[in-house]
Amino acid sequence: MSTARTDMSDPVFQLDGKSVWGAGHRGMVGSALVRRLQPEKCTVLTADRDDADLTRQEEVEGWMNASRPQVVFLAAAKVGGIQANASYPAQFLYENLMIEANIIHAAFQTGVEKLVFLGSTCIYPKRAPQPIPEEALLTGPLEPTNEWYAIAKIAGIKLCQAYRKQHGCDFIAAQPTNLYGPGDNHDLETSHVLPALLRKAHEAKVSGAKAMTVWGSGSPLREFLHVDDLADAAVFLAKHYSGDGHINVGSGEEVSIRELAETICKVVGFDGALQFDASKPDGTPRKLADVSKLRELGWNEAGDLMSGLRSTYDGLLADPGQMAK
Ligand code: GFB
Repeated sequence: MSTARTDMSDPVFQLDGKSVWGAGHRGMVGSALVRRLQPEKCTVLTADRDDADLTRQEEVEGWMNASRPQVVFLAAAKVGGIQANASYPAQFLYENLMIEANIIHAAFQTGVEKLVFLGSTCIYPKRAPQPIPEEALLTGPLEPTNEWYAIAKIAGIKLCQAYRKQHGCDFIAAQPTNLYGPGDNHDLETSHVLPALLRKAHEAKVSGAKAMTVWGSGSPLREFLHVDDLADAAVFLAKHYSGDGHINVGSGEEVSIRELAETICKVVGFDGALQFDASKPDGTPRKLADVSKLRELGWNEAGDLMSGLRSTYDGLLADPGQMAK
């Protein structure tokens, strides 16, 4: 996904010559960050589960003391769609709190020069003004289906602010909208909507089914950003932003779930009917991120949803095993 942008702001940080840890490199976001860092003149570090269990503080401290990354992109997290969040609240809250606390504290202890913490726009109140400005954080009740993950991610933002305030750490927080792209989870129970619908439409087409199921009413609105654009924005922010306010990252465009399903069916070539399963939750009605702060810094993602869907589906056709994981 190429990203055209004009960097109006001068760099505040250089990656050249630095050792950079992409924490969570096997996930969709982490692998996109490792891809995006390839052209940078830096050394990319990764840690497998055998190297360190990121929920264990002593293992994180041991690995960071030994590896001494100078920059950290914190993409490691326990993630999932609306049903996974509602089904496993303890896991979503506990694991994300432990991962971020361990890595952010160890980054302070080992003198990491720059850390980029990746959260999510689900941190905002269910009824936040739309588009949602960063200032809406903590101004109202959260969406119940993902409040556990949201609280963990809010804590991550606060950890970055606290270590900046008390210790002068240059730790920043980026809050991406719903992401999709290569390396996504396609499990129909735990995935997000976009990869789930791509798989359902593909399987319905291949099997000759007359219809495919879409959860909820189809009326909620969602914003989507290709993960390669997020990775580019995260690297841009590392170079061009240093502040205690978190920064939204999104495409600025939203679609209804029904429109998304119809568009996915066109891309896949499935012409059957959509059946809406009202027993499944809609979740928050809208969560369109206000991305004016990011644009003022000089970043504009070049990808649009249709081209992102086509490239993502082409990738799945080239490696259908991705949908069976
Ligand atoms: O992507 P999704 O699971 O999570 O669901 P959220 C978005 C909308 O798509 C909901 C509908 O209204 C779902 O009912 N939907 C329709 C489906 N068909 C499907 C389907 O087959 N699978 C899924 N999963 N949804 C997530 C948070 O909220 O947003 C995460 O739970 C994270 O923690 C993520 O923050 C960015 O967009 O509602």
